[in-house]
Amino acid sequence: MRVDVVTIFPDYLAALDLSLVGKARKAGLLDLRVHDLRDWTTDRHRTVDDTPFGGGAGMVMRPDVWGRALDDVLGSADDDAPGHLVVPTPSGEVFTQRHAEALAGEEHVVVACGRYEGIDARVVDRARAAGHRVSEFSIGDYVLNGGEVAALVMIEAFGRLLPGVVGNPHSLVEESHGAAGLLEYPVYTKPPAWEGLDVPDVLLSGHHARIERWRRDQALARTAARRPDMIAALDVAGLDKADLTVLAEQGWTVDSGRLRPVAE
Ligand code: JD8
Repeated sequence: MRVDVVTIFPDYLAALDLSLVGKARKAGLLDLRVHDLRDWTTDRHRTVDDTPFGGGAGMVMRPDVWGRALDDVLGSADDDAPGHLVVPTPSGEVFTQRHAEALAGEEHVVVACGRYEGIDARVVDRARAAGHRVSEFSIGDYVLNGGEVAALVMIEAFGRLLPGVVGNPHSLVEESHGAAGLLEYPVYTKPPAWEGLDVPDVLLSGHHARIERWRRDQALARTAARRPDMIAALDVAGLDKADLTVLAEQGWTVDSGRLRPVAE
């Protein structure tokens, strides 16, 4: 998979030299290229921004500079592997594990990192008009100063799903936001007793069926407490009697095939 990142702060992406993504790059599983947007400026001040039409605070990133950069990096839409343009923006669709799974299936992703008040809107319009798939994503309901941190988040999220990146692909299955649609259960390791706090006995029992049931109960209870929206989205057909018992204890009931909070 090829990933290009265009930014005025290339050093921000240095974190992707580390850890699993770093290893994936060295192993050739991920061809990640970071570009400085200023390489596509034409003036001696390497200007990338200008004042906003319609007035207002701050500066806007120029379309002409971004246009030249994306023409070079994104390539043309009728290439054999046309790039999928990803633009981090606080006004984007909220990025989820589903989006990460979809992007992990791409051959070529280009991430355009904005700064200032954002990128002139015609840059995305022109890429779409040229036939490129364009996704504008937000990583959450808070405001950052630019797109680089979001780029790090998204590239790690889909990069770790590439075959061979995560050592034991099985560990991808049981994760939060995975296929089960639940948050993860709590995890423990040695020592069995620490600061007067003991590891739950069931985990020391070696009784795999009981351990699996305990972990499922914990994941259900945790999800009900922290993410009721995820419980409401669960497919009832995928729940067994024990699941429904735990959810009932957490205030949920099945009503016309859907999970609903028991009316107060
Ligand atoms: C891209 C410029 C800063 C945003 C004026 C502060 C994503 N979840 C998210 N929060 N913020 C961003 C984000 C912020 C960005 C850019 C993404 C480019 N800014 C701007 C508008 C208000 N400044 C983000 N993904």
